[in-house]
Amino acid sequence: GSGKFFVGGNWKCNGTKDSITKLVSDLNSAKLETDVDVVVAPPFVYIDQVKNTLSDRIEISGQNSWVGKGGAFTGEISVEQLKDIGAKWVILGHSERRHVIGEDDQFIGKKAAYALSEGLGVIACIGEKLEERESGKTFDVCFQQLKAFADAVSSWDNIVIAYEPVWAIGTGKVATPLQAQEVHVAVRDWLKKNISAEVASKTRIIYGGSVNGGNCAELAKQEDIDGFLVGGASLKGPEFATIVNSVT
Ligand code: G2H
Repeated sequence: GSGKFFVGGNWKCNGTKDSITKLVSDLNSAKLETDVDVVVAPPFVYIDQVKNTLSDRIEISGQNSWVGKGGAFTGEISVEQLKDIGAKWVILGHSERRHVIGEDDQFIGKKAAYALSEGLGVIACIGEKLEERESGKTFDVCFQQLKAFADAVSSWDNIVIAYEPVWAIGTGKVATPLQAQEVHVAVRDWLKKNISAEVASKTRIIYGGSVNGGNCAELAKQEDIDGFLVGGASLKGPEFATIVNSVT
C-alpha cells in the first residue's frame, strides 16, 4: 500500500442529534489503531455538534462543497464555511452526487480544484455503474473520471482517491478483493503514466462499497487498497472501529 491507511465514514443523509450523540460517544470510547488516518463526514447540519464532542483523533469531512467562493447560492455550503467549522476534508464526486443529483466530471473537477486551493483535503470518488462493468468499460469510466480531476487540479498532495463501484454501494454486494485490487492497480498505473511515478506511489487509493466489519480484513490485505470509504457500517461505532483496525 501507499502511505498511511485511511478510513473515512460517510454518514450520508442519516442521523439525528440523539443518534449522533450516541455514535460520537461510541467512537470516543473505541480503541483505534494509531497508524490510521480516520475521518468522518457528518451531514452539514451536525458538523458543529460532532466537532464539539468528537475526539480530535478523528478528523471531519464535508460530504460536498460549493464550486467556488460562497455567496448567493441558495442551499449550498462553501469551502470557507467548512474550514470555519473545523473540517479538514471534503468528499467530492460521490456516485450519489454524480448519478442521483447529476453532477458532471468537469463540475466535480472544478470543485476539487477550489477546495484544494483553499487548503481542504479532497476525497475524490470514482467508479463505474453495473452496465459499464458488464460491457467492459470499467477502466474507461474510472480513467475518464480521474482525468477530469487531473485536468483541474495542480497538485495531488492532498487528494485521496476513493474507488467506489456504483453496483456495490449500499447494496450489500461488495466487490471481491481481487475485483477491487484490479481497479486499484489500474488507477495507480494511470497515475504513473499520466501524472508521475511519485504521485502514483504516494497517493492513497481507498475502496468503498458495502465495506463492513466482516469483509474489511480480506480487502485490506490487497496490496493496492490503502483504506476504505464506509457508508452504512460507519453509522455503528464499534463496527467502524473494526474497519479502522483492519489496517495491515
Ligand atoms: C459508498 C459507501 C460510502 P456503503 O457510497 O461512500 O457506502 O458502505 O453504504 O456502500
